[in-house]
Amino acid sequence: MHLDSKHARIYVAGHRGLLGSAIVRRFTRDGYRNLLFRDRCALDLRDQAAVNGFFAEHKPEFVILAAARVGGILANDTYPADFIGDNLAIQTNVLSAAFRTGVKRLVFLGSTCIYPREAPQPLKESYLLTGPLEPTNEWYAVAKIAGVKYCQALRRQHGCDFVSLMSTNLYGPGDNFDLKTSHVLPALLRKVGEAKRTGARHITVWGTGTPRREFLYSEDIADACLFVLRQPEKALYKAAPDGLLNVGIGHDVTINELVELIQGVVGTSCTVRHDTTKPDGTPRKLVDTSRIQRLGWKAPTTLREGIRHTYAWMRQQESL
Ligand code: GFB
Repeated sequence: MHLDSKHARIYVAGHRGLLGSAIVRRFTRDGYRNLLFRDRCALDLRDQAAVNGFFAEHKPEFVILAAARVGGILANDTYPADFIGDNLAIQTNVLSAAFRTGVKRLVFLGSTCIYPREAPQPLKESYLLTGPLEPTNEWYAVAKIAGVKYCQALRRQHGCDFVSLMSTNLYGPGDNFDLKTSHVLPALLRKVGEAKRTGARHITVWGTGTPRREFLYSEDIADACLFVLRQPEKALYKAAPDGLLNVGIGHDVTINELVELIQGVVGTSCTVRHDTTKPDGTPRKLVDTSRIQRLGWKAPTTLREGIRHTYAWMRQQESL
């Protein structure tokens, strides 16, 4: 059942993260006053009893499941048990509690790394489970695939209106800028920003710089979540019969091109040294967004604009 009231009780799981915080800002701006969220210390989503208790007490009508253990290529590769274990626990607990308490619609957030490493580009939703995964993030991907399948199974067996959005690499205000665990865009923004400040002549970029990535601004995926929650059921499942929708900006860049773009925004120029002891990961993961476009949604923010906003946010943080 779609979202049609500003008074609806909407639970945002993961409201402190890059995506969840953007969702809270977006929904608040749009006049949704009945948002529910809990800090991790108040509600550990890996704790099944606690999650069941929360849903029984607050009975959310709509849920956005943006809580997840996430990180960049090295974090994924270094902590496989955390990435598969925490994500399986979080999503299983939230999805089963949402089913049992009769949530009207749930949006489950995942990532385009669920698709096979060598799949044709752009990646269509139908390519799911047609080939082997990228090894650096297969643990996270397997957990997310299980989440997509659990949503599909709940819909098939119990008629739950649970839909999955698979987004490309996200970035934006509130991102993780830690150089060991972050994704590439915040890492490079920090490295280039620091080079400008200190006058350093070069920055180190992991891998060969040739992999291609598609980047989506966090405020745009928040906009897509609201858009999907508002879609009438008939239209939504006509566009996505399996309840799976890709969300992206529609074009990708190489890591080397991203460095150039960031240098342009920051206003500095330094040489690049490639650290090829670090992994490249998947060569490309551009998504086919025709399903969500057919419903009428398109990413509003260009990559350059998004980087500009994120850099402005980063400069306001004392620790960065
Ligand atoms: O964003 P990222 O960490 O993850 O890395 P993935 C993207 C590419 O940027 C890789 C290169 O080719 C990296 O080698 N890169 C260059 C860097 N310099 C850096 C740097 O300083 N830091 C980082 N982190 N990368 C993740 C998955 O894959 O994407 C997750 O591991 C998830 O599961 C997420 O799907 C969206 O795009 O390779």
